Amino acid sequence: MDSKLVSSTVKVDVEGLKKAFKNLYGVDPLLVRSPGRINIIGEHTDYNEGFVMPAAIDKAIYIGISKREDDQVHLFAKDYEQTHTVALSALAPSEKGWPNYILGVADQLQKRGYTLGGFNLYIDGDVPLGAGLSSSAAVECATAYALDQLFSLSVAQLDLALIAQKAEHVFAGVSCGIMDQFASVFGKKDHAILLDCRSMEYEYLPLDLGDYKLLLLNTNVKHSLSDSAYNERRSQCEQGVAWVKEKFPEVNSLRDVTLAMLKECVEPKDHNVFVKCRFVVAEIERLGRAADFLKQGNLDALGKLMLETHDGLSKDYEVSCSELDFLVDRVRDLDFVLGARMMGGGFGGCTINIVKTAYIDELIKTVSAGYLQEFGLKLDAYVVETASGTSQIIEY
Ligand code: GAF
Repeated sequence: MDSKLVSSTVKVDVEGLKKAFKNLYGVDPLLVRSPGRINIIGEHTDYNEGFVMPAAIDKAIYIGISKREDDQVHLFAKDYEQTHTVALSALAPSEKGWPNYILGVADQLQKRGYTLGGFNLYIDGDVPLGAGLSSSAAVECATAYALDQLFSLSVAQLDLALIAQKAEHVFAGVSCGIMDQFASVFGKKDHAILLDCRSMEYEYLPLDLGDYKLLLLNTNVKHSLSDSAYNERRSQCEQGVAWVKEKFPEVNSLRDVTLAMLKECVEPKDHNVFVKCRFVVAEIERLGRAADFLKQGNLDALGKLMLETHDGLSKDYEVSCSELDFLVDRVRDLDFVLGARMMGGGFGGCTINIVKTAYIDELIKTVSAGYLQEFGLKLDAYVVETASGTSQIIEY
């Protein structure tokens, strides 16, 4: 890991964070940055032992942390202007929500036998919340790494991501896969990560977009069913695997499943489960082709696959929403847009678009006007660059 980052991607006022920390807690903090993520392609495949292709971005969570003499945990979140205090021996999910991504990590570390002491923590950042850019994973990974550094725990890099993921399961109640936390920890500037979520082997793929850039269009909606629907999709996939396994015992996940197996074992039992599993099997296969296209520099073909992914997520997997579909439909036939799709868990958040640089301003203007007219909502747009993963900040 690029663990002592002298970062050119630090965007938040770190000097301000340091001062605020000192005002609040009376000492200087150790500073950690952990990025949000995008995903080029491979959606809802991580918890099915498939592949994903995320990248860390230049929007990140920043944490200041210091030791305390007692066993108390004192937290402050800049975005919410809220504090939270709890004893290390009594960590439990809080109704406030935001502390859970921090406390869940401390809890997981303790459960794995790491010894922590009381700590002060201040959190700030510029990953838009609820935008599907994994601000929660960034908080978890920043916390895991900050505690690792503060208490000299020597946690392996992959374990940081796994601990962060488990924190999300237990303290936030979302049975997420490993993609977001892995991308936050392992991100590399100018690269996407091709991750095999079964073996956890990965490869950095150069992300050379030439005249194009990655543009995120934020719907500014997060429909409330997103967490429950996410967990439901995961169960539907597991149900599909269980039915296939009755006939093919060697199968352990949708990664091992073919369309023919689904037709034989799942379709007769439950058409809806069949359609959900069919999407995942197709998406895992599509990602293989997408990775080849990216390696060949064939962005045109990659972009077309992104549109296919969107249609599958929308029509078959049913995790899109009218706002996301609108944004993709508005750009899908433009010749300066290579690809577009909803990104992440779904039901809101951002679309990811590969857009010719010269046309980005015009596109934002037109689509924003249409979006406002259709939904009465403001559209936010971010041109994102890739960035390195979780790291300590020593200069900024
Ligand atoms: C969310 C989850 F956290 C990821 O693990 C992944 O499943 C994604 O949705 C869908 O691809 O971001």
